[in-house]
Amino acid sequence: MKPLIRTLVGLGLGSLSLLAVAATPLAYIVLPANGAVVKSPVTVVFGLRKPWGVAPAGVAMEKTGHHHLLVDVPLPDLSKPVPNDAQHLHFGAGQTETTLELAPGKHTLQLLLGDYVHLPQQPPVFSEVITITVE
Ligand SMILES: [Cu+2]
Repeated sequence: MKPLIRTLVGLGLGSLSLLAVAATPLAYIVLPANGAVVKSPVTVVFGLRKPWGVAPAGVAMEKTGHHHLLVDVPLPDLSKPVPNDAQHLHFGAGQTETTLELAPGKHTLQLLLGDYVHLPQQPPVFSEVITITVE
């Protein structure tokens, strides 16, 4: 019994759970699927894993934030508030889905959570980039 317990302690349950968190993005795009071929307007559904939850902009609560959808752009400077323009869409009312008008062709989408003043969390919470094709 004792050697087994030592092995488990040696592995460090803390680092195991950190690995699990790192491997699973806390934010994710539910729809459309990565690689999907879709028609405009495109409905995009946002997902967020526990312990994180959605709160409107202006509401300062731990482990909460609002979604930003990045359209055809890489992650912005994560030390600054998320830009506010046509490629950095804010969902400050706490929305968890939207409908986008997109031109035909390939587009990338990525979610980035921001806090009550639109700053990315530390460490940041963002989804994988998905690529879709609009017919
Ligand atoms: Cu924002």
